Amino acid sequence: MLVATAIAACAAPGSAEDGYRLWMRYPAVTATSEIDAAPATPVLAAAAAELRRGLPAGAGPVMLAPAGDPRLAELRLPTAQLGDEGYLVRRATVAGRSVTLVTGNTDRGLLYGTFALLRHLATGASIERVSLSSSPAVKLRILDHWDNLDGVVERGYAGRSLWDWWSLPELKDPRYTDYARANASIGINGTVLNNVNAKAISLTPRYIAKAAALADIFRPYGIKVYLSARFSAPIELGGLKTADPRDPAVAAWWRAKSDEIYRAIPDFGGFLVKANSEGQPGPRDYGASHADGANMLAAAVKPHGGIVMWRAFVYADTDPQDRAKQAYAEFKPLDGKFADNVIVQVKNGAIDFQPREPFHPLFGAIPKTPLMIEFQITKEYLGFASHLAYLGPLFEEVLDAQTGARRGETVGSVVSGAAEHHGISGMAGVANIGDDRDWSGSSFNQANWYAFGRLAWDPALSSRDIAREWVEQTFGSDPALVDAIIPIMAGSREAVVDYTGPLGLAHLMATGHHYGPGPWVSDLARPEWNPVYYHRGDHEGIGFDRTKTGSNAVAQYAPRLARAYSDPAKTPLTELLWFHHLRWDYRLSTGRTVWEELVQRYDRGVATVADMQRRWAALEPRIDAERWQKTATLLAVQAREARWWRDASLAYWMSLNQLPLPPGSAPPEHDLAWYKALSFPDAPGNPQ
Ligand code: BDP
Repeated sequence: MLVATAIAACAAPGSAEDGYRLWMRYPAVTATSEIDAAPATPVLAAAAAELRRGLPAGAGPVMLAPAGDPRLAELRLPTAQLGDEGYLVRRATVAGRSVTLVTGNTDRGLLYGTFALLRHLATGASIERVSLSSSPAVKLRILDHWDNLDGVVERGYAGRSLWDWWSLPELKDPRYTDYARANASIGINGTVLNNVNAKAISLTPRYIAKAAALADIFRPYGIKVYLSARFSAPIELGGLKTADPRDPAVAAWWRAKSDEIYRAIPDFGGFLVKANSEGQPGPRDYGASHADGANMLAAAVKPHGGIVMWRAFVYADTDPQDRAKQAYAEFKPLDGKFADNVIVQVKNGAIDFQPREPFHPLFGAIPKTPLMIEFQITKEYLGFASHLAYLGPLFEEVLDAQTGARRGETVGSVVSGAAEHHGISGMAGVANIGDDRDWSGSSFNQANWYAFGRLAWDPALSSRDIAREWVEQTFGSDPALVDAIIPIMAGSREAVVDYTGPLGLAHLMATGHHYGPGPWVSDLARPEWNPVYYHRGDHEGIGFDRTKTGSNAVAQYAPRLARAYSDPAKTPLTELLWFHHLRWDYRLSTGRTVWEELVQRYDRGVATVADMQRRWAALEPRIDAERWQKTATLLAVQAREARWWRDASLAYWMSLNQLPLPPGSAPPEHDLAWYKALSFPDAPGNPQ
């Protein structure tokens, strides 16, 4: 089917520079192009439509053809290794015509190839010598939406939920399609629609119909829908007396529920479960294990090809062990006990999405169990939507970390399944998406969504290269402009680490909303909810001793790493106080004492933000007014709040150690009482 399409001036929707178009800022004017699309499936139709939207003038004929198309036979293309989502894009002569060919073994491969071609062109590359080929290293590339059914997004800072549950399934906001397009453009192929702190009501027929409507919209973009499941739903919805996974009536209830879901959503992905964590029900309530719970649910979805993503984010106030050790202690003995359609979802670090944490010790430790990593794209602990913090380097740092368990094994290779050859692999990101016009609350937050998707496709990509291609697509491919923006992003995450928790300090934020500093907080019901539990600061020193003399959490790492982490001289400075309690006057490799180094880093964080502000200010003439102004305003907020974090933290540390500030370091603007008195009951994203 040859569709010769004359594409006239076609401004993309929402052509105001309000960020709606994300990184898909196709040329406003495209000229006549020829798109040769093979017999349509909904996925191929979506790919062809995208080409019509985005192919720039003069691109010449583009052919979308599956690898099995007889016209391609004589080209003998290396398509076998592309798997079922990979693509190949290159110039070719097909049936006597010179075309840009997009091919793959499935229509999803062609869809991803289409987006790769558009990315290639939008990043300033020429079509003449285009030669692209890639297939994803990770199978499940998933966004987790912590969206409540009433529209409030837990830890969401970009407005309300995109899903208008009330008006679904009838009203299908065109924005749902744009959401799917954006995700497909970066290879995301799954979405968990509702909060891990789940309500049973999301499994009722009414809500299943709503989820099915979204699944219908997302399907042509290769995206499957998943639901967070509340473990006690058989009691709440089914009227059973128990949710014990070993009870046959409970298993039967979940089987029937799964059958019902699959009748409405034949390609339903499966369940995500937060069990026995922060008050959520789970198998431990009945003395059963996490494996018992996960396997029972897995059996219910198995006949339909579904999976269960079972979270390892568990800790209990009844467990006196270091919180950082609890997930490992719970899951290590379960290695090899999970069904083959269960994947255990592990946060990148052992505590909770802090600006920096050492990688979670479960990576590399339970090789018989597929593990999917969970990152937080939304910036609960990194300044909400207001601070500019490019998370690519955080994701990359974790994925590149050597587990020490096997030669050359990295967290990324565990996640991709390459290390252990698991049939299932995955990466999940807690979404930073809401109904704000720019989706993520700021232009630069969009980069975190983008970087997550690109790294889920290929965990070996460099965060700097991803930043470059994102900037090129988002702000334009003029190299001078790109070179000016990248440094603003590159150091931004480290700046947040510096002004909130340098040298491996973590979990020092204010209560509940987690915005701003609260290192002094010590009065919360559960010990491990208090920042003082984590920093252990006093008159003499600071830091959490996780060596043999302390909690011995180091022993959960492979011996080589455990040895290094046991010695403050061999522990990276970035993780020093995570593993060690040291005297304030302990001298570091930098020649400074712990106290001097801490102050130096707080100051560095504040200075970096000032530098980011200066760099951005200089770009005013070269960026559209709307996006420039919003970023400039947010950077001013960030500069003020970086100072707030630094000042409040230093005022508190000085109240403990009674030490003077090193020469040249400015005193906090206010006294400690002033910082302690600040309160933000109205901060967004709080759990309800
Ligand atoms: C923490 C959040 C909380 C989440 C929890 C989780 O503060 O809102 O419910 O993680 O991941 O980071 O379950």
